[in-house]
Amino acid sequence: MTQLPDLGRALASRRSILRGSLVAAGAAALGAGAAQVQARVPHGPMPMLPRVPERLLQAEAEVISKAPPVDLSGYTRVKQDLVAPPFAPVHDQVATGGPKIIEITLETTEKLMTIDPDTGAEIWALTYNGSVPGPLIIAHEGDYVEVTLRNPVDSVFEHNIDFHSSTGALGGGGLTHVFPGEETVLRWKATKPGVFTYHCAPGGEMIPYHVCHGMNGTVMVLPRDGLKDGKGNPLRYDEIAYIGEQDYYLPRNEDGSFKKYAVAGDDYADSLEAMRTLVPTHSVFNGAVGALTGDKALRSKVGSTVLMIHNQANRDTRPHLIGGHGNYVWEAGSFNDAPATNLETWLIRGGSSGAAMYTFEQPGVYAYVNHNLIEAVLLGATAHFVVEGEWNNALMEQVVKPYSFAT
Ligand SMILES: [Cu+2]
Repeated sequence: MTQLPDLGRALASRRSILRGSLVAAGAAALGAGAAQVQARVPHGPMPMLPRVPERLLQAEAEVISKAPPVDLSGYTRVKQDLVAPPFAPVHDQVATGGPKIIEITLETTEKLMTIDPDTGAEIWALTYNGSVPGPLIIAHEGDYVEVTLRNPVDSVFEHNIDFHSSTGALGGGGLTHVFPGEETVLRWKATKPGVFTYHCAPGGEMIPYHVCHGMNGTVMVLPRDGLKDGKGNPLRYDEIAYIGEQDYYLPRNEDGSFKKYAVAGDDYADSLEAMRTLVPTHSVFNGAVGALTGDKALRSKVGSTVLMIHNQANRDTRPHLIGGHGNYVWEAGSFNDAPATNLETWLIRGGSSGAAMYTFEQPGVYAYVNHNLIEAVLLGATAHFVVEGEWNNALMEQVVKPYSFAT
């Protein structure tokens, strides 16, 4: 089960090659952070990564060293300032000018987050730039994304990043392992238009542990001439609602309350045990129960077209906009394929992002839910859109208000 990521990690990691035999050297060589975690795991040592033969490491290093340099002439460098979800960075829907090298920075922040204010349930979240999901990254087909991945000195864990939108080296996961106090830079070409998940994948059991502690997000690669319907007509949106659905598996005390931990990583063994049940204690949008309801509800107006981007890095889900529809839905995420039209509910496969476009026609409150309604209502997977505008009786009218017919 763990051989593929571990092998790839060791094969592709320049740094592990430089360090000699990272995977064989035990906790000390895994870095101070991992060593701290190992010391705190009550049920025995963290599973060690299998040793990769030195000849394979050397062969891979040789292949990398022989690769010719890429010609980046003709590319313009731009910085993309990433923003916290549910918002999107400033971008053009239709590309202007030639291809670009889009520079972004992601910091692997570990932080204590309350995920349900009603119960006080909390988790030492593992994040990109401090949010769950990580920020939305937007490029156009043919651009490069150049990511600086920075792991703060005070982190506990090693992190990396696997972009499903990229090609090679486990989505870049094999080239981006950073220990606390390290940073690395990876550049990958956006060859396929669509919405794609990205996530941390340090190796072995750390992969689901990091993903289920919030370390995932979306890259959107737009076609250079923008989105289109199935007939070649342009589709444009007025706003983006970026929603990440996160399944959490919180360990419980004997009385059923959720356990609390002093520092990141202390929950490691308990969390793995909870994760093995495959039954989440929470399934929430944007990190916490109520993160997109009440005062934090998404806001729009009649006539506005919203592109709803939905990420789920670990588990299938089925978004539904109660009171509206998916007018155009890229269910599997590829913008090379014609969107499905007029869907009531759509499926986001675990390990992917999808996008749905809708133009509001009525004012009021719309609930955007995972239409497994148990998850929506009992586990937290509910968001609200509050839409302003004029009511249209031609679409819906309350002909008779509820009244008692019994007397
Ligand atoms: Cu991580």
